[in-house]
Amino acid sequence: MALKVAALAGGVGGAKLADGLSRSLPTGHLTVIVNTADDFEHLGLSISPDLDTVTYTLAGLASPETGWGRRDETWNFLQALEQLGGPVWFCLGDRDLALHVERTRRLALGEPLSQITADLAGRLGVDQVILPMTDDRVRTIVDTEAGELPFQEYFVLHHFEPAVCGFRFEGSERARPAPGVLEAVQAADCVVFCPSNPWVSLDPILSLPAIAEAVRAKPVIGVSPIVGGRALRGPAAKMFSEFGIEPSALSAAAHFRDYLKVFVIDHEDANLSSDIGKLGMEVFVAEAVMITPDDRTRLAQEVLVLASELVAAERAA
Ligand code: FO1
Repeated sequence: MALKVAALAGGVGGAKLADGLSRSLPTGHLTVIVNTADDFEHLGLSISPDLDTVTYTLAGLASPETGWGRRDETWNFLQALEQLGGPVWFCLGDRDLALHVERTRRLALGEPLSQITADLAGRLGVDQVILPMTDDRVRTIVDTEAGELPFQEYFVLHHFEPAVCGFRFEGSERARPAPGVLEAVQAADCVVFCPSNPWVSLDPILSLPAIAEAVRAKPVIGVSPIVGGRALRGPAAKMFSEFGIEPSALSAAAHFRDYLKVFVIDHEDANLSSDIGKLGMEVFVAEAVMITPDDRTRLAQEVLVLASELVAAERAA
């Protein structure tokens, strides 16, 4: 009997493992719970970058160059906007734009984000469940040496250059998990933390107290987003350094030590196994860098073998 898995994911790195899990599990056995604290309003549109990255990736439509946005994209809208003097720091492709326009239209009619996401993902050919962490408004505010910045301004406009002093997930105390989130975690045999940024992709999801509590009750397997002291993508390693923590798979494991039963690290970090084990979790060494689609499936299948073993051990205990 195939396992049921709830995976927590942010953007590009997390979406890759979620894609591998999606290909390796029967339909209906995977729920991907996605960070929405990166969401923002831009040009009058409601933009949900991580939800869209996961949706496009699972639909096989993601841009292979960037990991976000759509493959075979054209940029007529952005070029026309630039000519008119509009803001072009956030790149919206023509096809991608349709998704933001349609989501914005339906949100304005009062439809919840979770329902819109499920419908649009289905229309794009995704056969697993993708859920926003919440239908309520949560926003990551990055406290930097240059002052507070909304997440996308920090990340895209300022190329995550300003040194970070802290984060706030505005609205998370009052936000309710989206319909289906707690049910998916409770029904799961195992929760997987995809290799997403711990600080700004997974922490916002876990900042909803009800989600954190549900996840704590489950066996959790994490995959390191840090390999050889470098982030697989984005500013995760830089953030660890700016908080005075050595960026490493060990630090990533320590960040989630309250949750993790098993942590998957790359061969390059095998020398950290014993120190990670001392944090009270099992360590598994794998090829954790996903370059090709086959890499995603291979890593996902290794995670699922670990999950089966973990579930069997918990049942036997
Ligand atoms: N990331 C960038 O670095 N530059 C962009 O112009 C950009 C546009 C963009 C458009 C749609 C979308 O869904 C994602 C987009 N991203 C872009 C990615 C995204 O902002 C970040 O990678 C995530 O928020 C971090 O997980």
